[in-house]
Amino acid sequence: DDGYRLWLRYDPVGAEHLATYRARVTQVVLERESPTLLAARDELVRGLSGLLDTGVASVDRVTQSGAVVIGTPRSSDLIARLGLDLTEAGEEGYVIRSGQVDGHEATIVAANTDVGVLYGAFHFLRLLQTRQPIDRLAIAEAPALDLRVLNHWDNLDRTVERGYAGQSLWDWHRLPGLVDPRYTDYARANASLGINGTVLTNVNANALVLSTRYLEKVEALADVFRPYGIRVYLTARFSAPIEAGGLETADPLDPEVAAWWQAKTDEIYETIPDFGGFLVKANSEGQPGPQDYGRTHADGANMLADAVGDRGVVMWRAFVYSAEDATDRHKQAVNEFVPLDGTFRDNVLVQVKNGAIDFQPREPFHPLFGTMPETPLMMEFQITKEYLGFATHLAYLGTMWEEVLSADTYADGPGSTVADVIDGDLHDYPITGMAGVANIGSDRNWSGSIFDQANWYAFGRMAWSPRLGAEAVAAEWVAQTFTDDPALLEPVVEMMMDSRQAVVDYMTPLGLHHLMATGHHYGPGPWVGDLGRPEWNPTYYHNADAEGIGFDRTDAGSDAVSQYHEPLATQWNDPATTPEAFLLWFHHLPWDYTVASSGRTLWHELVVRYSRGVDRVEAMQETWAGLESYVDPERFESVSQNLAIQRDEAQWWRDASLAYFQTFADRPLPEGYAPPERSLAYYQSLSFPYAPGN
Ligand code: BDP
Repeated sequence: DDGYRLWLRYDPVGAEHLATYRARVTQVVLERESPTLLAARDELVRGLSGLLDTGVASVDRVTQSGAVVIGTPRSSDLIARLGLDLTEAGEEGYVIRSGQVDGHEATIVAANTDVGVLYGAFHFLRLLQTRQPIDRLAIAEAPALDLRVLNHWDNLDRTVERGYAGQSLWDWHRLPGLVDPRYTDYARANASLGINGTVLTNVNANALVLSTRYLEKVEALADVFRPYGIRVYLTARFSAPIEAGGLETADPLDPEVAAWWQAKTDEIYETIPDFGGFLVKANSEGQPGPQDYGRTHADGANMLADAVGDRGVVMWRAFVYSAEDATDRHKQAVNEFVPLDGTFRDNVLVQVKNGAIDFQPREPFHPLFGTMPETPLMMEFQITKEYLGFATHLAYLGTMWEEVLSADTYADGPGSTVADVIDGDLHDYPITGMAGVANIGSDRNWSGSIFDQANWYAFGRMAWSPRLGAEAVAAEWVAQTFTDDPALLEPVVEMMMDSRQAVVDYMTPLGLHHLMATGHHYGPGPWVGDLGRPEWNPTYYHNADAEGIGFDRTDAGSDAVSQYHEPLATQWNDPATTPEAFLLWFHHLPWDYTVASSGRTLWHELVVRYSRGVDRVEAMQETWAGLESYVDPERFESVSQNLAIQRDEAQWWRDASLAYFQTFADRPLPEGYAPPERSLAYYQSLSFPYAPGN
């Protein structure tokens, strides 16, 4: 089993459920067809036939007990007659009810829209896949966020920036002639989670995708995705009017520039009527943008937003930092964006990474959340694990996302969580969303490893419902991907729940960050300090010296703490009231500083945490080794091998980091802790010219 089927495996349920499920499910009833309703019906027939190990018929009226009736009041007289209250379902939600139809026992999956029915169908399948009772259903669900989108950092040459799962899925060269059936499976997997948008191209954008020839390729993909409720979006290279349009400027206030974008956008909508809009990275890491012409981010975003109009949105990224303002990269997005609050068009969302630096194993939440009440902020998570061991290391990100979403911003007093910001509750945002930088590629298992499928899964589920706990999501995924047998499910969920902390421990404990090697970010490089811009260097972030280690972001340092609401600003200004997880994020502390939770010195505590990270990976290996009889050999073996690599790399991280920091701390390792296996010079000499994902 190579994992291709993801969590949509549909293998037969065990004997203990077969009889009850078979009694409740005998046929799928669809009255009138549409592409989306057909997708829902086909998925149900396929899934239920597999799970029940028997052919489940597809019919257009209820003929027997066990009917699963799907549709909207408009497409189904049966459903219209039931007079269900579908208010809660909204535009994309659904209800699932057990009841009687025409004198037969039935399950009704109803919604206001076809795509709501599709989501309901997947929910119903999930109930069987996770072995829930299905005889007295009364479910009503609707997504908490409007836009639930994947961001593919995929280039037109099929390389994927920060991609560790093979090539890009999009075979641009052979599109639109060759439409790989995999595109449909991709859409099914996304729809099963409620993901309703996909940005096909890298934020480091190429204007070529906006050419007529490439738009035909995009159209072919959009046609596949449409029945599954997925809209396509493209990244807009800000200088496209020059590169593709032959203009001399891309100044957003130049009427010719605006006219070029208007015409280009109209052309896109003629080709793809449900085009979602643009995602833009501007004036960030060398990308062109409005500031090249002395204009603001709002000028740039609004010009594009006008071109799109009420047909779609512009997602404008807040990931900005400039060499000129090198005091603290942490502060720059707030400095640039807060003054623009309220000046963006209604169809603009500002897309903000979860933390202020860059997708580190752990960051405090981004201070923009809670400081832009007049501008819809959407969350950007990174599903691909650029800074967490690529696709090799087992790190379940659900816990990181839950930590961020449940963090209190105090924007409107206690209880103003990041989730309250992004779902619009706090500031009444008219439009809401969450983006995930995709980890999907051409590998048979889609995401480079079996356990990385869980991160795609968790992203989709949490974008639908940001308050779903990471543990519940992990359990759902395990039950569908492996088995619901507690003998496997419980230890695997426990291992997943611990896994990201293990990475934090062996890479960046106690709030350290950005210590990865240059460029590819593979492996440790805390000693790197010679890169062109200060804030590209690990030494800029850890500041280790003979006195101590950490980034002083207090009011005596960069004062990034003051970008947070009270009481956080005060709490985080003082090491004694800063959570230990963020200690060295906000403070430069002496090597002999006493870490409160343990009473150890900072140096001692660092050694303990680095070592604990390695131990945790060993514990994961042990857990997994005990589960061989529950998993098919191919998936078992690939996970085992990845864990063995992770074990070695955790050791490498620990040893290289401690060898390096020891040169400043100038203290021995505490008793009982083995010294690094090799010399610092050895770790520094390693190079990885072909590490993936650059
Ligand atoms: C960083 C990546 C870089 C991306 C950038 C971004 O290293 O490849 O282009 O973020 O988000 O994490 O724009």
